[in-house]
Amino acid sequence: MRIEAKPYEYSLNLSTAALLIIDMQRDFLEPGGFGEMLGNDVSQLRRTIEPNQALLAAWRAAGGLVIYTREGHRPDLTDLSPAKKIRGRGASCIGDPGPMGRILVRGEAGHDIIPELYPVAGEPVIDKPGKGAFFATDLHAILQNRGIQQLVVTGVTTEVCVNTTVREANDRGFDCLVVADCCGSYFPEFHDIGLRMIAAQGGIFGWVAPSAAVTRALAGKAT
Ligand code: TIU
Repeated sequence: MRIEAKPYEYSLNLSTAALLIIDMQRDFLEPGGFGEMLGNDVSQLRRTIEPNQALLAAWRAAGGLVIYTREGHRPDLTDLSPAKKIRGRGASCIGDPGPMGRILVRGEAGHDIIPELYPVAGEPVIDKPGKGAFFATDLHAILQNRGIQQLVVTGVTTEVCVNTTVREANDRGFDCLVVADCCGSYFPEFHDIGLRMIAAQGGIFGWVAPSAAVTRALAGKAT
């Protein structure tokens, strides 16, 4: 499948590709969650929900593999580095009680994926302690075991967990297509620049395309 993208067309082979949906978690996206508690405008992230739903439906209908990630830590916080815990000097930090349970702790309500994009049986969920999805996870093994070579990447936030994961994936030999309107940042300018950083210099970290280009290709229409 040919997908019109930047910096040039992306050739998608669905049988060796996965849709990787990064950190679409309640604490980052929902009003009243940790993200909003920090003063962020969650509407900047919530605008990605509908395009992700449409892409996910098309991807599932085409029979593609879907993999999700969640950022968070063990309840005993043994996988939380002191550096990450104290970063930001906030009144509340990871592991403390938050509006939707303990902040970024696995098993808490706020840590889970938003209901609009909830995984179905058979779709792997990767729990990651860092920003990148490869660090201290079994994502690489799962991708290799499934014969995956291409990642179509969506989620939040564009400049943090999406960018970090795409850079990690690129260095591991995966071709990443980042879906522009399915990614979001609390800072619109970081979103724009984050996408430009990926596709610049001939696609230094990957490709960028709108979801409509991907769903058109999945529907069998040339883009
Ligand atoms: N998932 C992800 O991007 N985690 C963050 O902490 N992002 C911020 O932008 N803070």
